[in-house]
Amino acid sequence: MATTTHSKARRSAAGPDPTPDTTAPDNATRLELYRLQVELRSFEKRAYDLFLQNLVKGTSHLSLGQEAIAAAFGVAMRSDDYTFATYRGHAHTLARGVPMGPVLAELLGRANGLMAGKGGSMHLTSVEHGVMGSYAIIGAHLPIACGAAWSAQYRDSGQVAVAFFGDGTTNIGAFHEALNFAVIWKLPVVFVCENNLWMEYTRTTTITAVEHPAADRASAYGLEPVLVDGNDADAMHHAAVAALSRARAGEGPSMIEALTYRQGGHSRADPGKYRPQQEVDEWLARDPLPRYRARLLDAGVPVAELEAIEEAARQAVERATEEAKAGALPGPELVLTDVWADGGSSWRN
Ligand SMILES: Cc1ncc(C[n+]2csc(CCOP(=O)(O)OP(=O)(O)O)c2C)c(N)n1
Repeated sequence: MATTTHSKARRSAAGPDPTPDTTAPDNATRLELYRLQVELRSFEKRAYDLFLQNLVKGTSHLSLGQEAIAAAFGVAMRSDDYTFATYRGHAHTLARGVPMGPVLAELLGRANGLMAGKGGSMHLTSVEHGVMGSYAIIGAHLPIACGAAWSAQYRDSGQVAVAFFGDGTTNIGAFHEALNFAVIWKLPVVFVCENNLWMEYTRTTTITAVEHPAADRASAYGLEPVLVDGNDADAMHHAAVAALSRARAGEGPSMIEALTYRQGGHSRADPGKYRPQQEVDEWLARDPLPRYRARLLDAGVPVAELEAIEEAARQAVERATEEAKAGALPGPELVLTDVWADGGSSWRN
């Protein structure tokens, strides 16, 4: 599986037909892609351990198995671009350079958390890193990403807004409204559907008219179908660079459907038992991390270089855990601030 780009797109009766991607990123980019994937994986494994110790407050949704997508965009995006994530947004937040410590502390509900412990896993935001929020209402952020893109277009700033969402989200009205608006206004926005096959406990194909919920609908909005192996960091990086360049060149939006799989359940303690074991096993065999590691070794990267990246990620997670656990619980002075938009009744008229 590889990338269908705008120029290479072609269709078959069964939907978009991926065309082999022959362009690989340079070595420095590949090492960066590997570093980010390892960090995201190590962070979320630790988050899961802390959840099992009952230290994570509120719910959380892991994207173990989907790291190549966030990593590819993290590497390809400009530092002033905008990210709009869902409740499954740890990876997208970290991939923009938000430090692990405050993110982990936020999951633990501590005062040193990214949102002072008041947002939790589902509301990670860091405006200074371009992370314009994680949204729990599915599809809600797509029109908001259009707003950010419209602002960038108006200011001629060259920034691009990227919105990540799941396959189930493509059946929400906001998805279609955002796409239509983005195309009509030629907005610099990239829609990234992470098709992990499941929306909560329902297989998306059982409630969706087409096989590829984003790519098969692209033509309805005048867009080329872009179907990518979301477990292949090189293919994802290629697709990300193409879509970002297109947006920056004033050519308007793109929609990417990245085929992937969440290795765990939907949220918290969900064991995901509604999924056939054979399906889980097949996707575990396509785990993006060992696959990418093997590719780098094949390309001649010394194993010691990869081990150093892995050890650095392990140490970073240890430091983040200590930092998060050392945080106090937010007191009344924090709990009662930034939770109400000042302005009272004036907002209503
Ligand atoms: C408008 C709305 N309806 C229903 C829900 C409940 N809900 C939370 S997650 C989810 C499934 C979303 O699936 P998908 O878009 O495929 O994303 P994934 O969780 O797989 O990343 C649903 C229906 C919600 N949060 N918002």
